[in-house]
Amino acid sequence: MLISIFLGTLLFTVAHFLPSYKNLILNGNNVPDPCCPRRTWGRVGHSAPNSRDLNNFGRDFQRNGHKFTEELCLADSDRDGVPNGVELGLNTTRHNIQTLCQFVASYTFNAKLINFLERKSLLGRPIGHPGICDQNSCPPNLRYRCGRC
Ligand SMILES: [Ca+2]
Repeated sequence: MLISIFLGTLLFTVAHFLPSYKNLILNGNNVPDPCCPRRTWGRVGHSAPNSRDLNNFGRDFQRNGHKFTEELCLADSDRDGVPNGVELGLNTTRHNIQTLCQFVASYTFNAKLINFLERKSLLGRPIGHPGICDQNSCPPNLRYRCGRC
């Protein structure tokens, strides 16, 4: 009995202090839920808001050492034809996506960088989900099927 309580407490403590990866992803706290328009997707790298399974963006993020690199920014993890950086809100009206991704990846990812990007109108709200194929350009076999909202 005591061992169960100890292990339960230890598990809760470890889970509570696991890093929140969404703070390491551009607009990671604002990624829309493609099925429920007013909601955000709680775990961007996961195949469902409360799932432990990774989606393609989560697998790419993991392969990149949990860093939002230029390569990850330029990649199209969900294969909908839209680069991750664009889905996550980078504004390509003045600079191309390669320049923006290179710029973002060259700085330490923190609130100061995000504020700079927003102030310069280089970052807006996400337009889609980088790991869930939710754009009209999605091949039918990859399109995410929504459950209930
Ligand atoms: Ca995409």
